[in-house]
Amino acid sequence: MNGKAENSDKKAAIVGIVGRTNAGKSTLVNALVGEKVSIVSPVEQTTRNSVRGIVSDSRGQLVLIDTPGLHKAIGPLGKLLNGMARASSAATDILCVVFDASHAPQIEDEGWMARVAREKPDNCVFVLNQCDKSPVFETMYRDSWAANCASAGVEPKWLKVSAMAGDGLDTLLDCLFDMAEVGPALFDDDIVTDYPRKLAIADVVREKLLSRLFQEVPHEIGVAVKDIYESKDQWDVSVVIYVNKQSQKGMVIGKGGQNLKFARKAAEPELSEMFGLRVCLELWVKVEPNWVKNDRLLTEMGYKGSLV
Ligand SMILES: Nc1nc2c(ncn2[C@@H]2O[C@H](COP(=O)(O)OP(=O)(O)OP(=O)(O)O)[C@@H](O)[C@H]2O)c(=O)[nH]1
Ligand SMILES: [Mg+2]
Repeated sequence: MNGKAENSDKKAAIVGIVGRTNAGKSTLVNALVGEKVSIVSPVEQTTRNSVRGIVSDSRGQLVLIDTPGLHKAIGPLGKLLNGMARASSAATDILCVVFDASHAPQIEDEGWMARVAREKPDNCVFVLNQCDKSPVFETMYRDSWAANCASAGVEPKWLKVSAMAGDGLDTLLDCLFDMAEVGPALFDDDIVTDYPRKLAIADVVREKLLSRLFQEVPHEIGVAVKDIYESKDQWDVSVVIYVNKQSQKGMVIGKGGQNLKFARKAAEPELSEMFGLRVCLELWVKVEPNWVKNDRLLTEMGYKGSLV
């Protein structure tokens, strides 16, 4: 962190990116930053940490905080993630509430509208994402948002974007910089994220496993980087994948180890590119019943701690 811009008229803001799971928050953060800082998948509750993506330009700096998506909480992990997401609305300057315009509003969407209208009505942007698909539910979202704004006595503000196609993102950045206040940058302007490397590596491995495994298993998986052995131009990384039950171990490993091999082959080049040197992974699967209740493991995976 630095305080370089103290005497300039540059702006700075911490922006919480919140919304229901699968709305496209991480895709949006990556698109705004221009680099992949947060993993993406069609599986619910992909994001499990607050991942900061940093946008710096001539106008100043926006620190975008990608958060876990709100979800009908099933089990302790779901509750932990929902708590993290809700806490973010208090800890940010601006809230960017993301909705998937191609799916009907659900209880979590209504919940965000009511919360934001109550807590930050003047400091929020309402973003209808996935407009490259048919945004058939646009009117329902807009009507509902207008009703919430009317009860809070503010003008509804909303934008249409496609995080995937890149549509509407410049307008969104303009809007966020307009709302930001003059202030010093929090990070050097060549940094795109301060997400710790152990967590970033674990997330990329989890993303590759999610793309391969059944819908039921992913919520039961926890990935932790144990050690990084550094040599001059190579990192050898040992990674443990935690599952709750013996039966899940075989599913994660796959026939003849094919799932682990797939994850390793997909993750290694991406991580090598990300860190600018060869990254070699060693993946282990461990049965740890109730790992989601194990404070030491949750801390190791970064699922416990403050958001901002
Ligand atoms: N067509 C289309 N798909 C999108 C768009 N944005 C995201 N997606 C897809 O929607 C799925 C969920 O995207 P994520 O970015 O992981 O969603 P999220 O809101 O971060 O989800 P959680 O981390 O679970 O809360 C992925 O398959 C994305 O590729 C978009 O603008 N258009
Ligand atoms: Mg996400």
